[in-house]
Amino acid sequence: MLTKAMETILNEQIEKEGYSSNLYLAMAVWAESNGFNGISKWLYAQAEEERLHMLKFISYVGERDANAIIPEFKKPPVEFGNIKDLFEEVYKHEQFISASINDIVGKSLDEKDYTTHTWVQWFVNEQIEEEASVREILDKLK
Ligand code: OFO
Repeated sequence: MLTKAMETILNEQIEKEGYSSNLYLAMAVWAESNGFNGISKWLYAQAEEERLHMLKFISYVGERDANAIIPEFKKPPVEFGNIKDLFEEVYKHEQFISASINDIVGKSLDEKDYTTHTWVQWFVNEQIEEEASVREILDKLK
């Protein structure tokens, strides 16, 4: 059973992962309609991955006998300027997600929820990889 505080923070993460998926989908559509087909494919794949992240959180909350809430999602932007701006935004967004995963790690220690603390380590490692791969793309673009 999750504490109320853990249930709340994990539900907030469900919203963030779902929004990430929609954001990358919006970016994929923009890239496709501007002729960047390879980048668009990469973004569609990222959108799919983020949806899987959201599903992982949903299923974990259920496994811990708490209630996952499917939230309303903010509409992502439709315009992304140019490819470099777009990837800067992806990078900023991933840093934001890393910070919120860190908050979950911190909260799990506050709540003495060592089960969640262990479970969420997968995301800690995933964020290292995601930030690194976006940084690599940005370096190439520069
Ligand atoms: Fe971009 O990563 Fe989800 O967590």
